[in-house]
Amino acid sequence: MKSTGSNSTAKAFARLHGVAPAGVWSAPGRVNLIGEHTDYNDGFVLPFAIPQRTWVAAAPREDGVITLASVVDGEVVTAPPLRVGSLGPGGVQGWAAYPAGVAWVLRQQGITGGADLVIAGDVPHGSGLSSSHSLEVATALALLGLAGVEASKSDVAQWVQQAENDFVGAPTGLLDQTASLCCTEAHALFLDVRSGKQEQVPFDAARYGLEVLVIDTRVSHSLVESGYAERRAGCEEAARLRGVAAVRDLDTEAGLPEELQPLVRHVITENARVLKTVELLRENRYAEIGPLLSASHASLRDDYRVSCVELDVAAEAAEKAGALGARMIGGGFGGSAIALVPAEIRADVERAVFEAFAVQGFGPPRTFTAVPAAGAGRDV
Ligand code: GAF
Repeated sequence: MKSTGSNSTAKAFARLHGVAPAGVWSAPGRVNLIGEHTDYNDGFVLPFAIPQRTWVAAAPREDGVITLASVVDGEVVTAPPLRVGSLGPGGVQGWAAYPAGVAWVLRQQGITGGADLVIAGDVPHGSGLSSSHSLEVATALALLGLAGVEASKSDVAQWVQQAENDFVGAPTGLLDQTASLCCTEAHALFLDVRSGKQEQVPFDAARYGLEVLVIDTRVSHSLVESGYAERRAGCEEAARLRGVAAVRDLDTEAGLPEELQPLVRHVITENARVLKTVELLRENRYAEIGPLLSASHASLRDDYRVSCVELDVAAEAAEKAGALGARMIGGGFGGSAIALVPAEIRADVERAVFEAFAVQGFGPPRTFTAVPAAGAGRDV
């Protein structure tokens, strides 16, 4: 699948290295319709891929070194060359840590070849739209492709998780990379993280006069520094105390230490909301998912406590202006919210959100309508 993004990344590669790349691979960001902080609890998620992607143009090198260059606003930014064999967790900082982590994990799988990688993309960074996972997935596919190794999507997802958890230091689950790898155009991906079972659920909001409006608060979030690890540890502790494999196995928070109860309540209710949403989508009852989105937000705000004032203002303003439901998405502590909006009042909802931000003294958010796009793959 050729695109402007893959062509311009290939051109940037040719300018920098004087030859054409051996190939260009790309991977999308995602919106998670519902099912937040359920993935590492063995639960259910329902993401779809967005059209914004990360492209990696790549060619093999003989010397085992990996070079990284990133095209940002037309300017090329390079990172110090990586000798992957001598790298360790935490050894690379900033954006280069993501491709470095992937190369480090793949080396443990026997993929040791060097490569020149040129990266470009349009997934907004730090916006809860999975820019880092799209970079990791595209890098993994590029390095595997150069090595001529065919791997299953579930293996690639696990390797990317290992890169995030063990190299970058973010204890994330499987949601984002699985979405990036497995989502398909015009569908949301219903994933049971425990079993790995997937269902492509047709998702065409426009057909029912609706839009999924993404509201990027522009409050940048970091899964390394935020309270993400603490929430995850709380859930693991609850499962341990109750003698089950994961919070997925619990049907009540009763009896747990007081501070763990809201965490468990969120996961139990959120899993139920995912199942209900899938049921409604299968029956084309799109408008009825609105209240589930809003309930998800309330649960993430009040029980899981991963929202922030900008996300709350975005969700509230959208609802007041007529959105059928709205919620924060992703890890939280910043990033984006989504609102399910009747197409004819989209502009009103957008205006209301911008006004609410201005009244609060926040900088303007960034908004766009998200339509389910294709998953990761080789472009050229
Ligand atoms: C982040 C993580 F990377 C995911 O694994 C998931 O836990 C999500 O936060 C919350 O649902 O995006």
